[in-house]
Amino acid sequence: MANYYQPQFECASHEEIRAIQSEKLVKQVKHVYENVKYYRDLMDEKGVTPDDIKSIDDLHKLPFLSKADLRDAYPYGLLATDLKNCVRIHSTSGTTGRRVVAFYTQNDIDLWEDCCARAIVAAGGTKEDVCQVAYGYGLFTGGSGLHGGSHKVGSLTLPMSSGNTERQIQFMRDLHATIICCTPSYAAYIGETLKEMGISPDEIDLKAGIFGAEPWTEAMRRDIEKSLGIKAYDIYGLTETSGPGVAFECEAQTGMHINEDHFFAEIIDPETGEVLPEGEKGELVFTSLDKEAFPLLRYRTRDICILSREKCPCGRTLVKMCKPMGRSDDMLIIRGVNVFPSQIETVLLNEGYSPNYLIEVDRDRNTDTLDVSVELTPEQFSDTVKEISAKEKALAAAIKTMLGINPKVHLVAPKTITRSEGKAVRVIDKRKLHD
Ligand code: DLL
Repeated sequence: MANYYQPQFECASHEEIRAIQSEKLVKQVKHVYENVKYYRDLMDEKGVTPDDIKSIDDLHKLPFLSKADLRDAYPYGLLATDLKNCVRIHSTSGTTGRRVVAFYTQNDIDLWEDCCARAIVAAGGTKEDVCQVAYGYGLFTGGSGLHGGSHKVGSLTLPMSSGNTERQIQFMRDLHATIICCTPSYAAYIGETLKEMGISPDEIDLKAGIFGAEPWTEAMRRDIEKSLGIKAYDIYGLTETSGPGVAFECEAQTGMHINEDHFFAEIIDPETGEVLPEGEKGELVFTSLDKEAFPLLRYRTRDICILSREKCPCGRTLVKMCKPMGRSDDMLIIRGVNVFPSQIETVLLNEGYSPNYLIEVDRDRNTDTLDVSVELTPEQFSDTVKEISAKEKALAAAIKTMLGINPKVHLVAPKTITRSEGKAVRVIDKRKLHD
């Protein structure tokens, strides 16, 4: 029997949700128009006023907001309330270009933590549980978000942050953690470390994991579930919309329910901006319906996704999003072919390799090259040189079947590829360095 944190919203009828969304949107557009010059200018340019927005059906009249707008408006340009009403900031890692700084009022934090609490309850969490939060704390939203959610549920919260894996395992065992929250790549690393320490999944009390912040495949889910002896749930979110908890998985594990009483989702054609009908693949766009400090209207996430309103056996009526199929800006174009790193990961795991790999793209005399280094497990490593070279050829052929292009595969010794405690870096595109 499914448990819900806020059944009045999670299981509301579509009409009830639409009514909530319409009421919130009308208020939100006024709030933003009156308080954010940047947004007022965008709306004026498009010839839209708050009076044109009478219900959620009018959303399409509003302009989009992109990451470039956020950079332009850095740091205060999109702040919609007095700074004195704000109690916290979070920020993106800012590996490319300027960081995004998101502001929160206390009410924003409360609603965000409710969203994370919904995710924890959907993963089976109750006040009886011990929830180990191994996402990074600090500017990153993962640690604080799940931490706040765990408090709301009333679980005993272990604020571990990421890293120090042996200590994670010690606390996990000594304090009988039942739920772990971290990135999927860190979960895989914890599973690997447990194995090395000779601890079997039966010797720990974990029953569920809540993993997100980076793409991960179904093959990786099976791997983690086996190595930790748990059920692994996906969670999605981004700093710009508050953090984790925009969408979360239930026990059906067939996509993530979007907390659409707070975040309205659209799918658009990334080229034309046209809104696509349900079931079509495109770029995910979010409108935060009730955030006070940093409300984004029609924010283009660049995540590629499909929405579905198929009935879910868990009883929740919230629309579902599939696992993001890579970001539009993650996609590599190699010899003219569109390649998502997740496609390569699927092949590796299906062929029995570890999720420790590195994709390197370069250009050699005007031709793109693709090198995939994959770590062998200690058992695989004992193979002879001849066997390893045969395996490299077989794996290269399997990747070619998936992508249509020929990679160079390097099977490398165990522990030679850097492990990730947060978001894994799995692609190095050296072409950008030369250009
Ligand atoms: O990653 C927030 C988060 C923390 C989500 C903890 C889940 C758990 P950012 O650092 O701003 O925020 O990165 C957001 O990460 O646009 C997606 O491309 C990607 N992403 C987040 N969750 C998932 C997921 C946090 N479950 C960006 N699957 C997003 C795939 C994800 N990609």
